[in-house]
Amino acid sequence: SDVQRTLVLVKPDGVARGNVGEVLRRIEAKGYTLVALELRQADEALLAEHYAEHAGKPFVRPLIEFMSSGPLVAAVVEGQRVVEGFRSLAGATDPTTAAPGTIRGDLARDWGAQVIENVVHGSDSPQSAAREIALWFPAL
Ligand code: YYY
Ligand code: MG
Repeated sequence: SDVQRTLVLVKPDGVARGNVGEVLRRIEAKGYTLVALELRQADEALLAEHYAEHAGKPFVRPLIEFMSSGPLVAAVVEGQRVVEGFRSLAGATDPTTAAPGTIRGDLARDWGAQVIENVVHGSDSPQSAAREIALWFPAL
């Protein structure tokens, strides 16, 4: 048995465009379980920690500005191999090439912004998930 938890964010573009229900629907349709769910405004300190692996990269400043530009939905999702499973549901980082059928492939596109706006975040490994869940949901 390999029951995992992963951190999912519906990013501010997804909230603004009304994609929260659709993202949660896909998670539930797949059979994963929501164990925490919150609409919140993330501050820059939290986002800098969240994206610590990208510190110093040219896109991190616009990324943090984008991620703090409006409310987002943070969720903890549980299931067998859910870290890999949600990344598969999300699709590739670049929404232009993300496969149709994936969240990013179906709901996101390039709007010409200086940061990639791709509707969702999902932890990239069980180690990242543990770190991110502790950051976003310290009480869990
Ligand atoms: O894990 P994932 O979200 O698919 O991509 P990351 O490489 O971790 O990058 C995080 C986030 O940063 C990505 O979702 C969009 C944005 N980004 C960007 O704007 N420009 C890049 N060249 C790379 C990533
Ligand atoms: Mg990532």
